[in-house]
Amino acid sequence: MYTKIFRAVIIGAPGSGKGTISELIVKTYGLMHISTGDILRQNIMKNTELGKKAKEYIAKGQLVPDEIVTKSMLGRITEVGNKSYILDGFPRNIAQAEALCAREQIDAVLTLDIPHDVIIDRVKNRWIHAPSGRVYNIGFHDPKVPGKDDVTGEALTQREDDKPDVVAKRLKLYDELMSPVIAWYKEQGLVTTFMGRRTNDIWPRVEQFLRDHIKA
Ligand code: G5P
Ligand code: MG
Repeated sequence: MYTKIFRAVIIGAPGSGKGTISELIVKTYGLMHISTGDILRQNIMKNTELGKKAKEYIAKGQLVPDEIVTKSMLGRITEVGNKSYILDGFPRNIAQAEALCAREQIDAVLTLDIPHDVIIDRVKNRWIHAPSGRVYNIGFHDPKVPGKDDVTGEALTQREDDKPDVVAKRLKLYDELMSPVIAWYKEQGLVTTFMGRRTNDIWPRVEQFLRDHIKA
């Protein structure tokens, strides 16, 4: 167990495994997983005001406007209170990174560096349980019953933005917007990069890194 609050950010292209690695971090170290994409998709499902605003942007592979996302994410961080957390999908550009920096002191930034050809193959097979954010992949992490969530038994769905043309746009946008964010965090000495083609190879290195950095 640890007592110090540990605040981490996980950065990686669409389909690089941020959600998958974050789930493992939650199970192993008990950090809270705060995923912008999951929060937005849950709001779309519930047809909230936030969901209505976010829907069109997500379907097109564009970013939801900063002011909406930043307000919602900083609000969620406040709700989490004094607990260790991992941010997944936020910040997504320099403006968001600065807004986060003005509020929180981040301890570590983990970047996932996965070749684009691997990602394009993966997202075709991705299925999600939208209410919880649980992620599956046919042939890698299959649900116990085909098409059903392991925990609730509810139907799995595919993401609107996993259509090949939208994935291509999201990858391009990621490279454009996140290179400066990663450079900015590197200047602050916060970045550790994990490269590879398979989560099973990357996870032991992430686990070791966290074991060394989450101190009692
Ligand atoms: P999201 O939801 O943040 P992305 O694009 O950042 O979306 P995504 O697609 O959720 O990221 P991921 O979480 O990095 O990808 O990857 P994952 O789901 O864990 O893994 C991908 C698939 O590969 C899964 O099926 C998994 O099981 C499988 N997999 C993992 N490892 C392996 C492996 O080793 N082998 C194999 N075969 N499979 C594997 O954002 C969505 C949209 O929301 C908006 C934007 O519109 C964005 O496009 N948004 C924001 N807008 C403004 N500001 C922000 N901060 C925003 N955040 C989100
Ligand atoms: Mg994700």
